[in-house]
Parts: sequence; structure tokens; C-alpha cells
Amino acid sequence: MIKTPLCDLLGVKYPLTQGGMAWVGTAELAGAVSAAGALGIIGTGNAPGSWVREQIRALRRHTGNPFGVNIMLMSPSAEDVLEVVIEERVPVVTTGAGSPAPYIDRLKEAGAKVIPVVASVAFAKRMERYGADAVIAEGTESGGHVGEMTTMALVPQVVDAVDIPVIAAGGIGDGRGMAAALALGAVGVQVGTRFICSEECIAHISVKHKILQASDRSTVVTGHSIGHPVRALKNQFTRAFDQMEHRGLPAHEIEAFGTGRMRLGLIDGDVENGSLMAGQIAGLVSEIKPVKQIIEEMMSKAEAVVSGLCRSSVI
Ligand code: TUI
Repeated sequence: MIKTPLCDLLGVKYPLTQGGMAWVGTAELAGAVSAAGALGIIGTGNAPGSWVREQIRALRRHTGNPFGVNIMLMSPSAEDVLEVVIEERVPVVTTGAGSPAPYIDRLKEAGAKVIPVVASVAFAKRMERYGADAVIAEGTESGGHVGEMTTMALVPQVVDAVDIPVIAAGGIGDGRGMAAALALGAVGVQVGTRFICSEECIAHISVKHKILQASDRSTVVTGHSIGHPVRALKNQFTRAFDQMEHRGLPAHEIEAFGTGRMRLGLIDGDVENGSLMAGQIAGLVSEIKPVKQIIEEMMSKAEAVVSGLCRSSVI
């Protein structure tokens, strides 16, 4: 059984967190992940505080196990969501797409463990200074809003730079990836894309099939020119978005073109015109399974890989 300091920090059986994915990281998915012994995380995206409160309460009806909420810091509702997670005494708060520095003290006073996503060493060090309990070092392999560093290069450099626990994210979808992350010095992993293809995830079935059909090069990053690089599955939408960027259209026109596309893709199932944010590991996902099975298979494979590495080590 793989136990790490992350299990004690979060109060979980497995050192594994679920990425706080907008639209699909709902109480159904996060509740199943927490019930299975990992840390489920409600993804809030641009949702209002009232929706987040309902999701927290729905998750608590499903399981008494620890869980988290991700605050997407570019959201106009971020402060509203912050108030809700404080009022609801959410045990773990992860943040993404910006700096949570102004909020860390208040969250900690409310008893939350605060775990920002970082995409660089400098930002990880800043978060440690501001009192973060751990950081999630997320490589550019991940889906959604991405930085430039790869997981392989970022994780060990963040591990060396900070004294707080480091969770690895980006490109991790099975037990081999988990074992590799532990070898780099991470105390656990965060998994997003793999969980979209779970039975419990509310993503439209066409999205799940699009991930099952994906290969290694099925994702692309768009949005560099408007300052929000985002990785998603290639489709008509990403091609049109890319063309608009190449034509040098004004940022507000490009932003407007992207509005509403996550819902259109992930929930309504328009896999050509919607934005299907997913990571490079999509090509590895080959079956829709229950969350519990995904987690247990990942953990037992990671254990087998770790012990196999020891047996085959050079004398
Ligand atoms: O947040 C994510 N991934 C996301 S958020 C999202 S919702 C969205 N919708 C429309 C357009 C854009 C996003 C979809 N996916 N991941 C966590 C993450 N955070 N990755 C990278 C970062 C990050 C990057 C720079 C965090 C901090 C940062 O710099 C902060 C600073 O002040 O330097």
C-alpha cells in the first residue's frame, strides 16, 4: 500500500486528488472520488457561489470523507466562491489560473488546507512564503489552462525549491504515471482527464467517446495570443479559434468566440463546436469505468511498478 505524507495532510487513504475540472468536476464525480478514498474536488470554473454551495451540500450527502473545491481565479465569481467555501467549512481548497495570495490567510483561518496549482518554481516559492499547505505542480501536458513547463521537468525542480509537499499533475492517467511522479519526489498525483471517462462523470457520452478515440497528438493549445493558453481536444472549434488568432483579430473578439463553448461541448455534447479541455494523456484512456475501479487499478499498478523498479535495479 502506498502511503505518503499527503494521506495525513488530507485525511485520505490514497495520495491522489481529482483535478477540479469546470463543468464536469461536479458533486457526482468528486463525491465518488472521495467515497473511494482519494480526494474529490468540485471544479467551479465560472460558476456562481450559489451553485457551488449546492454542490458542496450534495457531495456531503453522498460521503462524509474529505473533499476539496477548486477556485478558478480568472472567474468573475472567484470572490463569491471564496465566501461560500469559507462559510461551508470546505476542508481543502485548490486554486488555478492565478494567484490566491490575497485569500490564503482567510482560508486558513477557516480551517481549509490551501493548495495552489503552480506552473513554475518562482510561483511555488511565493506560495510557500504566503503559507500554502502544499502545491500542485502542473505540467503543460494537462488539459485546460496551461503553463509552459512539462511535468517531468517542473516537478523535481519544485520539489527541490520548497519544503511543503508537492503534488504532480499533467499527463498522469495510470499507475505508471503515478509511480513516475513519486520517483520525481512528489507526495501524490492529481488526475483529471482519466476521470472524465468514468461512469460517474456527467460529461456527455460523446465527449467520453471522443477521449476514448483520441491518440497522443489529439490535443492542441490555443489562446497564446490572448494570454490564456488552453489545451483541448482538436476539433472545428480549436481550428477556428487558431485561425482567428493567426489573423490577429482583437482579443475581445476572440474571447467572445470562445464564450459558452465549454458547456456546449462537455454538457450538450457538441464535440465539434464545443471546447473539450483534456490533457495529452487522453490517448491512453481506453475504457469508461467506475471511479472506484480507476483509482484502485491506478494504485495497485503504481505499487507493482515501484516494487518492480527495485527488483530490476542495477547492482
Ligand atoms: O486552472 C487550471 N486549468 C483550467 S481553468 C479552466 S476554466 C477556463 N475557462 C476559460 C478559459 C480559460 C480557463 C480550465 N482549465 N489549471 C491550473 C493552472 N494554473 N495551470 C496553470 C496555472 C497557473 C498559471 C500561472 C497558476 C498561476 C499562474 O501564475 C500566477 C502568477 O501570478 O504568476
